[in-house]
Amino acid sequence: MEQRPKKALITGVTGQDGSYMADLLLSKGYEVHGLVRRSSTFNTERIDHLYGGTVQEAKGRFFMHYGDLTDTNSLIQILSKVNPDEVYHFGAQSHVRISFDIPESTAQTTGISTLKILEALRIVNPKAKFYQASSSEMFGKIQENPQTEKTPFYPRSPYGVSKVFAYWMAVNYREAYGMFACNGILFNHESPRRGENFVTRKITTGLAKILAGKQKKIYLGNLDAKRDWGYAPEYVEAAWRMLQQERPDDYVVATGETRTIKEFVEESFRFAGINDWENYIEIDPRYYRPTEVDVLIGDASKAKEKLGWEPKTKFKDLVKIMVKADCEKHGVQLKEV
Ligand code: NAP
Ligand code: G4F
Repeated sequence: MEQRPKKALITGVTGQDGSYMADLLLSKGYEVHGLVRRSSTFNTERIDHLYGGTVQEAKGRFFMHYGDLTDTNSLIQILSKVNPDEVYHFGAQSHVRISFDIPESTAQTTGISTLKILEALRIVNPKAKFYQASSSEMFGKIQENPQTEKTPFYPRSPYGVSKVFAYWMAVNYREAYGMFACNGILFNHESPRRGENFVTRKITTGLAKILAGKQKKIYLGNLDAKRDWGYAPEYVEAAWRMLQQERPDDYVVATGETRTIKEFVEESFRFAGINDWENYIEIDPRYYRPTEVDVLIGDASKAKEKLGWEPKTKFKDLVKIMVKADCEKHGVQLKEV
């Protein structure tokens, strides 16, 4: 008998990770369903290649459903209708600084939504495997270096606190009801699909616009914070591997290398052949956070051992990929340096 393809539901499918996960699952033969929220402008740029049909193989295997993470009924309806084998919960208000401006709605979208989905799954589809997009922001004011699955959490923002709530909900549903729920504790991961108001993409887009003569300066906040930056398509592969294991568990996904924001700026400008980057950067205190996460660096040994996962793209290559993509987008020809 012919086996039906596996079915996956992705929340946040219009975002960076959700869109890469859709690409990955479709390439593996899945039927993919994405939850999309209503927006006054088009919000499907990252998945248009799937829905619009430029990826032929996606035809007949990619479906979008209107819903909202704050709307319990829409979640129950979609989960009942799709009856997925795997749920990848990437949807969230994912911007840390903005979470200080909208703490309550961040808690709803980033924290409570996990509970809503787990509870709906418990009732309608308890056998489905569930992936929670947990974050290194949960380590916040770090308690040890590097951070592992055993490092205590100390979140420093409404976003981080919401992610801690969601993390424990996933663990609790696993232990209380035997559900297959995993936490991927992902450190920062970037790509040409990264939102333009996160620092890496803000730098590479700003640089491309400067080179194209469309912008004079880039306005940034704290340049001294350190982040462990990896490449997003590799990180969704780790998330997929978590749900293919025999038992559910939690895993850190990171590169083990940490760099300052200043280093990201320097490397981007250096790659574009500009050495006096200081002339193009202005500090704007609006981008400071009331409480900052000063440094993050992850130890992904468990993911390597159990999932056979390792990061491939190094810091300099990540910068290169992003600068090149943004220059192409803004019609800038780069001289290789
Ligand atoms: P992203 O690009 O900001 O994507 C967030 C997604 O959530 C978008 O599709 C967004 O829809 C959707 N969304 C937001 N509010 C919603 C609502 N009320 N109802 C339905 N959908 C809603 O984030 P990302 O970088 O891909 O990250 C994916 C997940 O991993 C997030 O949960 C994030 O917190 C977590 N995470 C990210 C990183 C990282 O470095 N990227 C690291 C650790 C954890 P619109 O497109 O309509 O806005
Ligand atoms: O790029 P960011 O906004 O990312 P942040 O705060 O580390 O959060 C990202 O990674 C988390 C994983 O650790 C995810 F959970 C979360 O969803 C998100 O994807 O800021 C990185 C650093 C911060 O220290 C910030 O203060 O860059 C600093 N920064 C300096 N100037 C800036 C700016 N950040 C932003 N967004 N914009 C600036 O102008």
